[in-house]
Amino acid sequence: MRKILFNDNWYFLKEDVNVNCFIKDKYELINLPHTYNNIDGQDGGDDYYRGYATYVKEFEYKVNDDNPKCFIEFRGVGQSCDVYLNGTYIGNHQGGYSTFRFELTDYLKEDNLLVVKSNNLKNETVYPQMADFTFYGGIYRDVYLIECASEHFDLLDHGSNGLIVTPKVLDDKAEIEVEAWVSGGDKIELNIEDIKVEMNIENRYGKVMFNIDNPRLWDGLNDPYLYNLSATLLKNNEIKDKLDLRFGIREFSFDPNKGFFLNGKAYPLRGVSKHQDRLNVGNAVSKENLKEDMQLIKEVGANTIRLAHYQHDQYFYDLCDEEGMVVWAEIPYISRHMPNGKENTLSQMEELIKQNYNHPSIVCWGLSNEITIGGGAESDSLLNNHRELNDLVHKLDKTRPTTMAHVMNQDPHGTIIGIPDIASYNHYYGWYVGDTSGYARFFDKFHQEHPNYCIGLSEYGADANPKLHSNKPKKGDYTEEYQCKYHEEVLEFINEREYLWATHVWNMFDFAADARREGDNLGKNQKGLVTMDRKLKKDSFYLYKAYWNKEDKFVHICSRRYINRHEEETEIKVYSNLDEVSLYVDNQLIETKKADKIFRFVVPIKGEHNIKAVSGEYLDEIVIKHVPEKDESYVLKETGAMNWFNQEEIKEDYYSIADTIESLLSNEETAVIVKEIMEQVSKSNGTLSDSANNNPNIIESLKQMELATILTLSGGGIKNEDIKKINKRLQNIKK
Ligand code: GCB
Repeated sequence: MRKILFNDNWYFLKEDVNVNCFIKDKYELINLPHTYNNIDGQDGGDDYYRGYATYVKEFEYKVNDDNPKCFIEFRGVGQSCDVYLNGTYIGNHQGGYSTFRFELTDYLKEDNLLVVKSNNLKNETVYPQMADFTFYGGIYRDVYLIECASEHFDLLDHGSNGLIVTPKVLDDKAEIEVEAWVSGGDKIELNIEDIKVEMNIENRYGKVMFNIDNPRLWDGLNDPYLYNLSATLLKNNEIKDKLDLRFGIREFSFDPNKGFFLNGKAYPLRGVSKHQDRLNVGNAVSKENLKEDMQLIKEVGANTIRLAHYQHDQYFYDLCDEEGMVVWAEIPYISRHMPNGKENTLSQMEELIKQNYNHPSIVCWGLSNEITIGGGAESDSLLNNHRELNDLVHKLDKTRPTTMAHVMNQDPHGTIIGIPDIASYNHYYGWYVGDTSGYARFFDKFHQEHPNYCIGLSEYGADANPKLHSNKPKKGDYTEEYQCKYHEEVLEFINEREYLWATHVWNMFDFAADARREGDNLGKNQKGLVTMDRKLKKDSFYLYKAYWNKEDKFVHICSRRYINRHEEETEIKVYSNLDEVSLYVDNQLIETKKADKIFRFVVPIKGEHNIKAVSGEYLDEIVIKHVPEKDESYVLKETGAMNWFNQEEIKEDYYSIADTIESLLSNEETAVIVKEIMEQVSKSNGTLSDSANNNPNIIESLKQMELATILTLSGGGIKNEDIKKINKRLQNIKK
């Protein structure tokens, strides 16, 4: 089999065209990977182009006698696509994140015209349609041309490569089962290190079992050892095809009280989630970009990654195998159940599993994310969809459990909770709802009420724009300081709960969500520990590094971008994974402190000061300045309700937008106002609007949220003047 990278010299036009009419002058010459939403999908307004685009490639082809069959492989096209060769329709693919292939053999000529129409249109049968991220369009991952013999490892089963390896650890040996699906041939020879095994083929299928004695285990970050397997397909002893792949031997389990175990030892999964996009690049990222992402995740010291909210590039799962990251993999069945989308959830799941089965890093398959956000947890259609997905996963993979990420207001005793093998919740106490004490209350209760059920925290986080600062950080102020405070508190909760089978920070990197309008940054979710261009590590990055990275010693002074300070005394906070830190102001030792990860010093400030934190050979320094007035450039502008109410005077004994929906609904007068607003929200175009449109229960299901948060998430659909008016009305009603 010969794989030829097919990325260069494509013609691109952001239009739908007649496939028989290629007017080259209208097109732009580009190389893949490519997306047409790298700019408009990240600049706010929820107005990025969702439509057709056409990609055309001219190429010459000569039949190769040894490899007369020809296929095309796409590693990801957003979100749906149709493929034509020389005017003939070849096929269609629904779903923007997985590999798919078509056979081209019968339609090839010497000079060829390949036309790929991608579209990211609204479509009630393809996920995702409603979610907090941009649905980029385009051929945004690699394309390959594959030439092979008539007898080859199967290429047309959901993008799989026709061979799966299932290792099982048994005392001092591992039992390895290999299964192969081929288009022809009678025998496969397998070579794994110095082991040689033969497999017979019958009806295009073969299966063999053998042992590896004293196997070297794939042991997470400790030793991510991978075995190389080379498989040769023969017919009458003549070589027809060859496939190389890697696999890992490991054993893992989940315990409701003690969390995750890898190779028999407790291995608490503590890590981050990630999306695949970048600033100005969208999702058309390079391998170098992905490598850099992995380096940053390693530096922060995570041992697990939730690859949200869809299937990621094969290359990234490969990196996870190599680096020893434990992975949660999932499909984009998210936010809103679509009764006509079931087939698509099943096909995306089948692709996810068949394409990724051999990655030792993956330990669970996620069925859905916050799918009951607009209610509907007990609807037959939603429950049946989940049951079918769950059964499909169990049929395709007997070694990994299913899980799902529940939305915060999902009833812990609802029917859906019992469907996946292990449970997980997304919770934003201290950001969207209440304060961080909510974590202990919710999870300890869940754990107590479900003593035999594993529970994890699949998302938690708070937005921070690194331009914004405060010496008195508050929820909703988008400062780097509040993000730190939030994560310090949540980490305390997590570190005391070994029963949590995994925890994933939302998110490792800021990412695009074109509907967002908050935190003085349009079109972005800023919950990342690192900015979207990967250039700036926010202070909270170093908090996690202090807790998780035991090797790379460092000291980091927080609030280094908070230079102009108006307070007389200021807190200097240092994050470090060393035991002792000394603080110097203008080269004079102020104090040496022992602490656990977080070192706090109080320093009087007058003019400009050089601040140094030192521990042995490790040092960090910043400059701060005393200013007479508060520097307003550090304070959030008026770009959303959550921001706004923090700055306003609110009469506490009267209702306001700072109250929860639940409390506003409990008063007759304010309930009328809330219902009016929710109707408006449902007509606007923000994060919540789709679910509000499609489910009147949204008011009920979001009752723990403050009204201000909901107005913020309406994505600008409700104007600031109106928010002020609403608040004024509420402030006339006494509690
Ligand atoms: C969630 C979603 C995620 C959002 C996140 C947020 O619960 O699963 O897709 O980005 O909240 O930041 O609001």
